[in-house]
Amino acid sequence: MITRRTFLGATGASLAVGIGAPARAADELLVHGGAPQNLGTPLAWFDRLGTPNPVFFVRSHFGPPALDRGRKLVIEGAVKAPVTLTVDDLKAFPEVTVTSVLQCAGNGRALMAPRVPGVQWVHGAMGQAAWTGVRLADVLKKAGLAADALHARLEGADRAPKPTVPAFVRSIPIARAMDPGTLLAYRMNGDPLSLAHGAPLRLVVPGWAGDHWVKWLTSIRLQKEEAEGFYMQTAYKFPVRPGEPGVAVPPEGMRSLSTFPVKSTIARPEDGAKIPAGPQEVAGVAFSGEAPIATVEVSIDGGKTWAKAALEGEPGVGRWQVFRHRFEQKTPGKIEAWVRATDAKKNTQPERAVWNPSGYFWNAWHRVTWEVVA
Ligand SMILES: Nc1nc2c(c(=O)[nH]1)N[C@H]1C(S)=C(S)[C@@H](COP(=O)(O)O)O[C@H]1N2
Ligand SMILES: [Mo]
Repeated sequence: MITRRTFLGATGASLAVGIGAPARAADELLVHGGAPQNLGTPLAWFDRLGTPNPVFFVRSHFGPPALDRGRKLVIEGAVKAPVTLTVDDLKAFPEVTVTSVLQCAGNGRALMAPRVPGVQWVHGAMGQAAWTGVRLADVLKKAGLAADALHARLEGADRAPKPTVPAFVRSIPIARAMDPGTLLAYRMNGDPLSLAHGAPLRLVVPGWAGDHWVKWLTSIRLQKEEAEGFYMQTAYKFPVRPGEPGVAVPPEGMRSLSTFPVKSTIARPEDGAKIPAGPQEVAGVAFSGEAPIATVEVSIDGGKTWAKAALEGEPGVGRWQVFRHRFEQKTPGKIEAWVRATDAKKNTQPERAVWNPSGYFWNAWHRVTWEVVA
């Protein structure tokens, strides 16, 4: 029997980004199906800048391969000289730490109307961590890019349960591979990366959906074309233009996923909470894969008026900030709070999410109701 705890590996004290010691046991993670185990982070944890490793969501298509901290990563294809590296070999490159949101494209899928098949994530397929590793650009420069190195094809050591199931292979365009934020990461919140999160090496692609953050990396192949196969050519597509909810979209009306849209999530109060009359606080996180957050607004009167919330943490593309809105409520009764964020490129959240057949990128205004009691 593998318990959740041994599966994740022992985690020491979490450093950086204001995480604080995990206050609760990892056993509280929300289980979304059995094999592989997909685990969501409870909403209440989204009241802080960093998500502790023991409660960080886990998602994989086939489950992890065996742990091999000495596993080799090969940089191959359209390069001047292929390079084979282990985590130890990466010490030759400058070490960098980037604080960034990891969010599954399917986060919020359960909230799509009409419903769509897939892991029924509600809010918990996201988290923010301090990722430490080396810039992929530095490693690619060492290999030397050939002229037709236009895409980086990414492959991990995990294998599908049956040979008829396609391997999880993704690619990112060369500009994103060379972006200084894109990392080969071996630490998460200061601890060695756990097996669940991709040990020994995973990709970190700030601002881009989780499917690009390939875990257990074994090969990065530079090539002229996007990666072949199901997970690049068929899956992870989003409608170019919003369509009718519930209506299928033809392949030519779809584009590959990249950055996730602006979003905000209320951690507190919990839906259905009873809170004594007096000071009230709505708190949560807001982020965008396109630009830093500019404003977060909260309405407690059904959208008639919106108040600007206070923001904590450093703004950044693909980085979340904590928002807080405080007000007094002297009389008992129900309160419904709505939240919406706007980023520095003026992208703002829609009242209703764009329905799409795979249920990606749900980012409607989050609403929470609680009761103020005497
Ligand atoms: N090798 C490999 N990498 C993978 C996956 C996978 O199935 N295999 N799943 C991806 C998806 S869809 C997501 S959302 C993230 C989840 O990362 P986490 O488990 O560290 O939260 O890993 C990505 N990397
Ligand atoms: Mo995902």
